Amino acid sequence: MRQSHQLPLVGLLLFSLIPSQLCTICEVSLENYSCLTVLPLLNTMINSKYARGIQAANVLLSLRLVGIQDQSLERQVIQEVKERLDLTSGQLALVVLSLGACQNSDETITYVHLVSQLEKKFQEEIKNMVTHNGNPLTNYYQLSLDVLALCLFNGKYSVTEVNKYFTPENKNFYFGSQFSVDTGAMAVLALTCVKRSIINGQIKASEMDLKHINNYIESLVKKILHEKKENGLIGNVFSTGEAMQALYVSANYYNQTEWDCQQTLRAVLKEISQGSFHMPIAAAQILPALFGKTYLDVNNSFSCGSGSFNISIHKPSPVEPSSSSSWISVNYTVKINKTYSTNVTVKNGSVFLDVMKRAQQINETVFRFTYVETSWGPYITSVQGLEANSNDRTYWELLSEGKPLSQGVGSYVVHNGENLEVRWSTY
Ligand code: CBY
Repeated sequence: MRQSHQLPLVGLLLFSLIPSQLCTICEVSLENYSCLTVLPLLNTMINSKYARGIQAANVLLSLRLVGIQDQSLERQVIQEVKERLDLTSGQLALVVLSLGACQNSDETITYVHLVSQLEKKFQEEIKNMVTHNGNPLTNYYQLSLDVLALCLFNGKYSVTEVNKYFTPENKNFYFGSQFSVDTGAMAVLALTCVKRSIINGQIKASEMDLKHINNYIESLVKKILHEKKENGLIGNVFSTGEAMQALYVSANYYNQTEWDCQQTLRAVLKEISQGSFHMPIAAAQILPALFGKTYLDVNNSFSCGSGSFNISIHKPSPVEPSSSSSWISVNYTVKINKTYSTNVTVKNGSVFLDVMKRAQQINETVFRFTYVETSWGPYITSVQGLEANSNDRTYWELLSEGKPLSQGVGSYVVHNGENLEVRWSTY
């Protein structure tokens, strides 16, 4: 059990850290209030009880990038990688990134072994693409994480393969016709690492390879900037942090006038104050950018001390569903070719998943469903027995009033009179 309530220490840490780091990014001084805005993020992340499972790797990586050490989280990641034999390539890549550079842990895990395991998993992704019409086992966000981790930690990968598969027009950068900013951003980080390795002679490649990689980065950066919204967010609130990282490392691929970093930062800080990053994974993915850090800094900015600076903050109070226990009613539809609808009554403050559970009670045959837990909460895998499959790029899409949601079933809070839908879709 973790001891807590060391707030004075945290205060000390933040005030020594934030004014010098957070407040000078984007080369501007931010008002002090914005420094304090970051506190809830750390709170969410540091309390490991809320960062269960493999997502701890993402949290650990992010904390390390901003110079915070948490040994119990480190132990948790080590434990996780030892116990779980079913890690996806991207999950393993995150483990490598988060444990890498600091091999000061007292535990015995052979780091080299992790990297060679990742090499294998990356090859399995490629193999699946060859046999399944260009579709990887997971997705290009994870393939980018793989390349990034292999590149940073001297794993084996082929530049020719990277060149072949990471063309910006590849369908895997898109969900339907929508460019995935998260995916593009992670690919820019990976390709930038590869580019640097070629330039400094760490990996051999032809002039042509380098030229291609430069072109890919340029084109992906354009696509990312194209997704910039009026308020400064890039893609949506959850992709903005990684988009910022991509734009930090690729500053010579776009014009200064094309991105107002301060505006994006202000939009993010506003979202933080509104509680948008209450999930540990969401907090972890935005934090580095706020400190001007990127995943490419993994090697050179990690603090690898003895861990004397072990911090923890008080437990966040769980988010209670809205105070009154009144009831609301929503419309729920399952759409395959036919549509199946029902009216469902749930408590005020309920999430999408509650609606699905209630509907399932009403009519098991039509509304039965399954889900798996992911770092972002529950992910719907099947409805009426019809299963999502990445080999066919099929999934169950969530919509409200006909528009896709930007939150999962576990976090989207439903409203009275709302029309909710799960739709059998391809991406
Ligand atoms: N992470 C991953 O492998 C996921 C990569 C990711 C690009 C991810 C977003 C970005 C991130 N930062 O992690 C991603 N989603 C992918 C690849 C996918 C596809 C997953 C299938 C596959 N082959 O890997 C797919 C099917 C296109 C997809 N996401 C679906 C959905 C919907 C889930 C519905 C369901 N069945 O439960 C949903 C809800 C969109 C919808 N309207 O249907 C969805 N994703 C959302 C909203 C999100 C965001 C989550 C935000 C939140 N607060 O919950 C997301 C951050 C994320 C997770 N997806 Co996808 C994107 C965003 O909005 N910025 C690596 C691994 C190691 O952890």
